Order: sequence, then C-alpha cells, then structure tokens
Amino acid sequence: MGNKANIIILWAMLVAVVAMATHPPPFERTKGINGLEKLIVRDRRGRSFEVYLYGGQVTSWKNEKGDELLFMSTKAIFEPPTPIRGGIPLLFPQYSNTGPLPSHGFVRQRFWEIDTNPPPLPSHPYSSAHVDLILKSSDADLKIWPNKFVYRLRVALGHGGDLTLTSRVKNSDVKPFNFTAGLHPYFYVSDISQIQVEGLQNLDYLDQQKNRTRFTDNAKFITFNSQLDRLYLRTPSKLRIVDHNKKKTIVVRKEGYADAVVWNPWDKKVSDLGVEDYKRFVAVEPVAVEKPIILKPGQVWKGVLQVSVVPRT
Ligand code: TA6
Repeated sequence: MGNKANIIILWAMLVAVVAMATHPPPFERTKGINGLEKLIVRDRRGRSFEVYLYGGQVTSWKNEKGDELLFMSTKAIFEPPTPIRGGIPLLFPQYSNTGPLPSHGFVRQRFWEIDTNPPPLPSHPYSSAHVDLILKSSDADLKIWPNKFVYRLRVALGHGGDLTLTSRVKNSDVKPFNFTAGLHPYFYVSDISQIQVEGLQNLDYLDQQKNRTRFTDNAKFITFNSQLDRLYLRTPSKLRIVDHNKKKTIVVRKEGYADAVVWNPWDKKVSDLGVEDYKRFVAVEPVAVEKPIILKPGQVWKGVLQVSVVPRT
C-alpha cells in the first residue's frame, strides 16, 4: 500500500474517533415496569443509566462491571401519581412538606418529555453519553403553583463513569417567583451501619425529626445506628460517603444547591420501603432550602449534582 492510501486510512480513523467523541451514542427508548416508558443510556465501556419519563427519574446507574450504584426500594410503586421510591427523585418547587404543595413538590409525579433542542451546556460538553428531558408547567400545575416554569434536566455519563444531573429552571412567567428544590439520591451501600458521611463537620443543621431545631455538628463524620434526618446549612460542594465493606467512596459534588440533607429512616415505617431496605441505602441530597431561589422573568437557575465512585482512601 502506498503512502497516500495509508494517509487516507489514518485520516478516516481520525474522523471516526472524533465523531465518536463528539456524538454520544443514542439512547434506547423502551417500556419499564407497568409499561412506563424509560430511556436506557449506555456508553462504550458498558456503563449505563436508566431514566423514567415519569418523574424524570433516574432509577439505575451501573458501572462497567454491571454493579448497581443506586438503590431502589423492594416495594417501590411504579404507578402514577405515587412517586418512585429509589434512584434519584427530583424535588421542585418545594423541598419536603413545609409548604402548601405535596411533599417535595410535584415534578417527580409528572410525565417528562425528551428535550430535542436543549440550549448548550458550556460547563459539561464532554459527556460520553447523555439524555435531555424537559417539563413545562401545565394548566393543572398552575392551579396549585401559579408560576410558569420550564425545567430542563440533562443526565450524563462522564468519561470516568461519573453521573451528572444538571437541572436548569427557567422563569417563563411575567413575574418573579421563588422556590426550594433538590435531588434525593438513594445511594446503594453495602450496610448502613458500616458507612460514614464526611464533609459536614462543624456545620449547623436543622434536625428534621425535631421540628427543625438548629444544632451544630461537631462529629468528624456521620455514622448511622438509628433514624437520621438532618438538613445541613451552607455546606461545602464536596461530600463523601465511605463504604468500608466495599472499600469504596462515593464522591458527591454539587453546584447551585447551598444545603444538603442526610437521611436514613432506619426502622421508621415507610409504606413503600421493605422492612430491611434501610440497611442498603443512604440519601445524601443536594438541596436549596434555607434561602429559596428567586428568579426574575426570563432568568434561569442551574443546579448540578455529580457523583463518582473511587477506591476508599
Ligand atoms: O429529604 C429527607 C426527607 O424529607 C425525609 O424527611 C423523608 O421522610 C424523606 O425525605 C422521604 O420523603 P418522601 O416524600 O419521598 O416520602
């Protein structure tokens, strides 16, 4: 083969590599539990995530070995309007049940659509595979929360296998509004009594089991031996869940969410949670609660959760 042919082959290979890097593989649209539609996104190394259009909810995230990294309740109810207990529920426009809306707002109980024309996302352009969803306030939503919004969600697998959820909320109304919001990831752990959550030492928290009484946490890290439900205020952007049995650390990074909730119900009855299920998850939630987000007409708020799993240090 002559030099010219070699150059052409090399050129074709280069074009293919660039095309693969800049055009993530498409996702599969299929039926999940009870016929609810879900999207399955895989990268070339066999990592994957699944997201249900109901709730715009990530329900699975697997590494290249096929290990599930998120927890799903053994009694999860995949029947609208019940929220799905597990994965990563989206909380908007109200965190928890401290306002007039249903607990944690209503977007986790809505049917989202695939966003075919999302605005560019400058800070995360290099994901290896992603999907964009969109939810616009409906007439029924406006009756319970009279503020027109557009919520865009990008779920992306990074080149290192990390999972990133980018939320963008636009005020599409003619008046300002405010909201509280968050994500409620159920992280799969080997045994709740063998993990610790790090990064919250010396911070103030509101104890959600004690009418949000304010305390300061002096402990170096959080361990679990009974129910715990704390809203930590103005936390660092990086938190860590160390799983001693698995010798791994789940690194939780957040942007745009000032606060963080740590929750495990232990033996508290939760109707759609199996009796032993509490042993296998911890919720470490990026939230914006203490200071509600205020948006003027046309303004967009962005919140990011990025999760990666690394060997325990
Ligand atoms: O974020 C923690 C929390 O608000 C707990 O208080 C708790 O009960 C949990 O979320 C689950 O809420 P849900 O509305 O999904 O039952």
